[in-house]
Amino acid sequence: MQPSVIFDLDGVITDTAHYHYLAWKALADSIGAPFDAEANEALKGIDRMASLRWIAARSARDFSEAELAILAERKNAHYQRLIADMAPEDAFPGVPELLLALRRKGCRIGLASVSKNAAFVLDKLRLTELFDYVADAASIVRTKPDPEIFLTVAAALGTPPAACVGIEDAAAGVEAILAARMPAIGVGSSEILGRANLVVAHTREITPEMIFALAAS
Ligand code: B16
Ligand code: MG
Repeated sequence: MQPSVIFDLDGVITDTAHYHYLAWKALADSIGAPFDAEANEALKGIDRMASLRWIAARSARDFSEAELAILAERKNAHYQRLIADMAPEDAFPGVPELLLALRRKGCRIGLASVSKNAAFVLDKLRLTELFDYVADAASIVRTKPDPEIFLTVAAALGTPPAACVGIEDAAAGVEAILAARMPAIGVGSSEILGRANLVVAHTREITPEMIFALAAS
């Protein structure tokens, strides 16, 4: 049985992690909450409301649930303006080629993004057809580092977790993959993603052979 491969979206398939950062930074500035690249790193892979609560807790003000809902909507509207004009060339280099190579070798491919905008972004990149299953972020109860989203995608692909390989750019995402008892490939810095079984600097460095070796180990 070929392994199934479960990709994160933001920061693995395309650079939307940067757009999330810009939108969170503007929101944090507007409520006087400190926010920098290090804070952003802690929020990668964390869903919208949990991220907002993390930022709001660092503001001097208290916010009601109704105010938090308005702030979340404001951040999302900003993020959606930033991704509105995304196009196929915004996929990271090598991503379509890797997806096609994996499909040719008989792997099933899933997407495990907690972003409610994930399907829109995949569509803009014209990559939707290359995925056998895309997690519905709205139906995921527990955000990464909980393994729920990776286990949900593995079940939908009909693959036991041990025969899946997960690919993530966030520390919380790597923890979610490991908690699902799958081998993890980290994309980014090994200082941040050191718990992954393998770390590469860029998605384009990943080959089907690396994935098969990890699945067999
Ligand atoms: P949305 P991933 C996550 O996506 C992002 O890493 C995180 O920064 C973002 O806040 C979260 O999705 C929610 O996104 O507001 O669009 O629903 O990394 O799991 O692909
Ligand atoms: Mg990510």
